[in-house]
Amino acid sequence: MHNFGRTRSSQQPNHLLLTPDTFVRTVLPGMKACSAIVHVGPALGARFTQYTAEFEVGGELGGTSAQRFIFVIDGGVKIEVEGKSSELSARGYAYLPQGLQHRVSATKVSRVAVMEKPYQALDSVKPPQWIVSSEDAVSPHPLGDDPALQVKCLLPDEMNFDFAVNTMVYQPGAALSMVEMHIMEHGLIMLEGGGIYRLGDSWYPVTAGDFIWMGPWCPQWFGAIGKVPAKYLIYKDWNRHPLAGSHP
Ligand code: UGY
Ligand code: MN
Repeated sequence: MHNFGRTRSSQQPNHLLLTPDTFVRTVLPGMKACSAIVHVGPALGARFTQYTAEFEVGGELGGTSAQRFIFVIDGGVKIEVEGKSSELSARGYAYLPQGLQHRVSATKVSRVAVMEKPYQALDSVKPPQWIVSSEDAVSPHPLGDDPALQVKCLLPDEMNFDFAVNTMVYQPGAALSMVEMHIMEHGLIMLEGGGIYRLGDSWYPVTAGDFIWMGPWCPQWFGAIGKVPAKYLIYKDWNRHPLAGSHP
């Protein structure tokens, strides 16, 4: 089926919307029985990469030279680190520091959101340890004073982490209270529901399955529309000086 070349996907200088009809699969080095939909990376100006890994049973991720964060969208995976094995089911997640040997293999047909970022070390601060947990184990807090917009921070609020990954749940009709413009970039996967995302000077209808990248200072606002809550998983760089990495 073609749609006369139409799609909701849009690539702009400071943002990107990718809808599933435009996803292209590839295999990254070391992947076995697994493919990647690469959503964003340095080729577009991002300082991290995000992809969705689609696993067959027994499929495996390849290695990375960077830190890695994984979130199970559906299915189940096993993580082996330092001789220990942990099982993650839907909404399970893991943080794997740069340089840590690990193996991620699927116990079920699975879709997993993967973010990777070169670590920006801080003098006299120890890099983080690995983490395996589940979103179900994290307590939510309202954004600002709006109980209709709940945030869960999946990584500890500590200076040694140079990025954050959160989930945000909007009750139908809830919205960000302001248009945000900030130095941090975002990688976002819509997990449930939908609404309208303002990105730059455009307003886009978005729904579960869509991916969004927002570059630094991209004007952004979201309002949830529909009869079910809207939920997304959102990455941002965090905790580093604006000049870090920009001079020798
Ligand atoms: O954490 C954030 O910057 C978040 N409030 N941004 C967003 O949802 N677009
Ligand atoms: Mn933001």
